[in-house]
Formats: sequence, C-alpha cells, structure tokens
Amino acid sequence: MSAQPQVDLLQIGAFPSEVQAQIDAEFRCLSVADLERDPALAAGIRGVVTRSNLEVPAALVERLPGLEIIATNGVGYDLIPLSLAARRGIVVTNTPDVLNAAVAELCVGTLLSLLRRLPQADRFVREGRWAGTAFPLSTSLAGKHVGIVGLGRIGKDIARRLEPFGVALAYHGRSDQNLAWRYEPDLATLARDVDILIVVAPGGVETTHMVDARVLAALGPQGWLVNVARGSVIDQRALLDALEQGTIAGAALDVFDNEPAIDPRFFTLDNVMLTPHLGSATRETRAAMAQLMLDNLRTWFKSGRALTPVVLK
Ligand code: 8YV
Repeated sequence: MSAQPQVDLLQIGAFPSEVQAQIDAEFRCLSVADLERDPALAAGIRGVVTRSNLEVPAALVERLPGLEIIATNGVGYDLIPLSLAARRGIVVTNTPDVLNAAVAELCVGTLLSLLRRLPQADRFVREGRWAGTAFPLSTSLAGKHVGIVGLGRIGKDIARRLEPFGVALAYHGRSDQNLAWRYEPDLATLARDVDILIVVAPGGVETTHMVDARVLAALGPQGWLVNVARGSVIDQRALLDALEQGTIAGAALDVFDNEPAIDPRFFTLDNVMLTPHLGSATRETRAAMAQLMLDNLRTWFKSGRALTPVVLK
C-alpha cells in the first residue's frame, strides 16, 4: 500500500532487504550521495530514517530545511543532534521496549559465558586438548553481587532475569527509584561493593566515560564488567589498561569505541569476550524494531503524531 508516495526520506545506512522493501513501498528514499549529486533534492526531504549505531551529523540536518522527523531503528539516540532537532521542532523517534528482551538475553548470556569461560572451553575441546588435561575451574554466577549501571527499561529487564540466578542486586543511576534493589548514588562505591558491574546506561554526553579508571580500580582484580550499552560509557583506554594489567578480572563487551574498527589491543586478551554489537540482533527483535520505526513514520505523515517520540528528561 502506498499511502504517501510523495514523501521523500533521507536514508542513512543500509537495512535488510525485507525492511528496505517495506520502506520503499511507502516512501521515496534518497541517500547522502543523491544529495551530493543534486543538492536541490535536500529541499524536499521531510524525514530521515537511520539506525541507532550510525551518526546523523548536525551539518546534514542543517541542510534539510523541510525536515519534520528523524526516525531511528534502535532505542539509542546518542548519535542524533537532539538539541538542534528540538530547536527546529523536528520530532525524533526511537524503538524502545521491543528490544528489551533481546538485549537482556545477550547480557545474561555473555555474562555466563565470561564467568564460565565458554569460548575458551569450546576451543579447548576443538583443539583436542581435553584428553591431555582438565579444563581449569571457573567461577559461578550464583552468590555474586551484581551492580547495574543505568536502571532504565533494559536495566530492569536484566535485573529481573538475573534474580533467579541467586545474585544480590544493586544499581546506580540518576535517582533512587525506590525498588526492591539497593540504590547506590556513587558509582565507584557500587563498583567496590560488587563482583560484577553491568553497564546499560544510555550513551551521550551525560554518561561519557562514567566508568573511568577510578571505577575500574574500585571494581578490582576479582571484578567483572559487562557492557551492552555504548562504548562511550566506558573510558576504553582505561579499560584496556585494566584488562592487560589484570586489575579487573575480565569483561564481556558488545559495544566499543569506533565500531566496527575496534582497538586491536582487545584481540590478544584472554580475559575478554567480544561480540559485534549484537544486543538487538535477533530476527524477531529486528522485525519488531523495523515495524515500530515504520509505524512512527506512517502515523507522523498521516496524522502528525509519532508513536514513540524521544522525550528528554
Ligand atoms: C543497533 C542499538 O545497533 O538500539 C540501539 O540503540 O544500538 C541497536 O539496536 C541498531 O540500531 C540496529 O539497527
């Protein structure tokens, strides 16, 4: 169904073919290269479609005088120029909630893999080493103290999924949410008190490098770190130093600075588990995200209403 074939969108990045087909059935998608070729096209663009792991440069938004909406396929909006959008009255939409379960599953899965050294165990068996010697003992999740940094929708989902493992939970964030879990206003204190720190705070200026050398030192040589949020939330240089020097026990990392060209220092470390930004990467979740992104565009151009606009607190 082609409800509004006249609407021009600027598309940043690529989508899977089935998603692209749905977008193309209802909108005319132009690329940055199209604008380079014919700058006059910029005047007709009313929407931007993008993915949360790609940057929407402010300079690009400045070139689009008729822009009404920026719809991102993802929950994060740290790479969208929000204050410029607010000043211009451009609505920004994201895809919250539909990816909570997938990110939480990845978080719990990589945490268990990290503690039980599953990637190393798999290699151990494949390389025929089992017959020669026993795989070294690892450590249990049960009984551990876990601190969650950023108890938003995904953070709460992670906490609920971890409870049955028999862990003690605490959290750090902007405010005490008066929940059953202990709130700790000082991040370094939380890091000192726990065995495992899970980073799930949104990216952006407010959280940049909030996990710094001091927090990592507080986590200590028996402490584990999991990051399913954004690379920018952790001071990556301090993290690499801590991992190389063994001043933290290890880390499971799904997000990095400068993805996908991540720092090669990670590759030689045995105490990290690396995944390529897989948080939301299940077929079911990506389909639900695309649907919500498209529904935001549809309702906006039909009725001037967005389903899940980003509301800044
Ligand atoms: C993806 C994400 O990287 O939701 C987010 O904020 O980072 C991810 O889900 C991506 O946006 C999928 O297209």
